[in-house]
Amino acid sequence: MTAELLALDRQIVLTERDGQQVLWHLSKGWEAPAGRLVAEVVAAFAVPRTRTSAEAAIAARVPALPSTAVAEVVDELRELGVLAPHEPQGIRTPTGRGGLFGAPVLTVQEALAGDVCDVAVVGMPYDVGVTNIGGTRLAPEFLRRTSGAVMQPSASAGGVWDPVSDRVLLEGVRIADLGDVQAVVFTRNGREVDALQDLVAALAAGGRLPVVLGGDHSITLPVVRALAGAHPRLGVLQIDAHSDLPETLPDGDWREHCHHGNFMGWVVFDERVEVVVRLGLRQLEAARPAGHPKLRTWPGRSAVEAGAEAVLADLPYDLAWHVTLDVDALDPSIIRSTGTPVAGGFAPAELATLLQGLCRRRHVVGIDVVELIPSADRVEGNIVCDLLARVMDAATGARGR
Ligand SMILES: [Mn+2]
Repeated sequence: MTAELLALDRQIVLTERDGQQVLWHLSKGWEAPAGRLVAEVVAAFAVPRTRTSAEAAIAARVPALPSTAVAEVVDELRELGVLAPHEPQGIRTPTGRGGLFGAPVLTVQEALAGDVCDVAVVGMPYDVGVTNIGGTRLAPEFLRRTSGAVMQPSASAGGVWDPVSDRVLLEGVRIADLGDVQAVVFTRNGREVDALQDLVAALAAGGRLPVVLGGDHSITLPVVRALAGAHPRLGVLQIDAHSDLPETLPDGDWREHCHHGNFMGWVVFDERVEVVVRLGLRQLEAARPAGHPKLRTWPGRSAVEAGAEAVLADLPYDLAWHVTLDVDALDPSIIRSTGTPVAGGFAPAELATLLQGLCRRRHVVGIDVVELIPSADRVEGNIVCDLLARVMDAATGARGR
């Protein structure tokens, strides 16, 4: 099962004793010498990743190592318990209600093994992709904490009745929360970003709808790459005050250059992405940017004014769609706590109506929500969670009903 995520036992570290590399178990105290090969494998699994991804990373670092030797060491370390299937830490909320919208917290293995969930929530507490202020790393936990006030679908039947539409939202849709991609210290465009990509790829391959809680907006790049691997004809629906495009395209090595203000350059230039539809763009720019044939743009509030029916004409129905929701698309009088607010955005209810109209009519295969910086005020969490619940309902319409 190549999609399985493996990780180094959290109690084991790779360190040096008298010039020798050793594995050291923090609580049990044992030490074992580690040769070059073992050290490479252990380092590769310091963040959860698939065997295929680790083997490719090692091959890129040390081309001389035969892949069969690497595979043997992975097997041995797995047998010894040094490497184990990745179990994200359970999410504990102050109310003890579990994950997003009170969803059960499952391990990745549990979520993928049986027919137990339709939607898989993943947190990416990552904000080293910002160009200004941090804080979006705290959003996954904040959204989980504030989501309970919006909706607590019952575990048995699922769904909540919506007085606005007189419908049961998310009826029969089983949501699971897999916790967060974790790292002691996140590095920009580092291995944790690969881990997110691997995880989303595994969920997409398993037919689950991934809902990723960012994080800054650069986390959308690995999400799109994972979805593009599973769905050869992908469209991206970007709801954002900014284009997040670099001035010139493409912009060199993504690991070195990619951040939350330019990641869309790599999305647009990914040949597996056919169309990128942008709603809400209104950031003033030094000059009119060069266009690109993939881009279709509804700037400012024009998409709301035109309505879903008109916007749908720009979303080819035969593509699989990823919906990336930057909360700065909402007006800054409503969402104040985001890195780069711009006046003139959407109101929550009108954006919800628009996105419901779009997502119900298209095949949505991924959702992410990014750029929220938690503040002491829970209101912004409630607003974003309400919008997310309605988008998730629209996206899962075909599954649940
Ligand atoms: Mn953005």
